[in-house]
Amino acid sequence: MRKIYFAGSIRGGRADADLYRRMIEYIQKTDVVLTEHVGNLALSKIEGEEDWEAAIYEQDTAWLRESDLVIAECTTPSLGVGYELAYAERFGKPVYIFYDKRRTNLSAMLSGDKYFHLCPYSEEQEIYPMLDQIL
Ligand code: 6IA
Repeated sequence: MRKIYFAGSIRGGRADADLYRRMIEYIQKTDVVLTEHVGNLALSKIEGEEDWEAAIYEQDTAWLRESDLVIAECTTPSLGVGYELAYAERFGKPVYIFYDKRRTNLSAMLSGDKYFHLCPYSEEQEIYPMLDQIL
């Protein structure tokens, strides 16, 4: 089974956390998702200890290097997700960027980078056939 790094906003805002969870559950039918917590709404409330954030950075960048491909949901803008996408490109990981074209004007730093595969949608139901194509 392939290892998928799923990226979605956390401190950028959790409005789409349930959508992330549904996408993660769909991907888990065929592949391993390294970042299951991204779809967990409870995560928004957990607070950690001082060095906790360094541990998060180390773990997430290690998972990115270990992953076979990266799937990001970018409708809610997130600095962390933007960082992860550039990091994934640097390590040559295929990157698929999903976004609701009715709700977001994707950053030109993503839409202008030919390395990324863009997956715009206007209804959630369109996401799953696109995931079938990728996986
Ligand atoms: O800037 P953001 O927080 O929106 O960045 C979100 C991205 O960074 C996600 O794709 C995650 O992979 C990663 N990330 C950010 N925060 C965490 C985290 N705990 N645990 C794991 N990965 C993270 C932070 C929890 C805190 C809000 C209570």
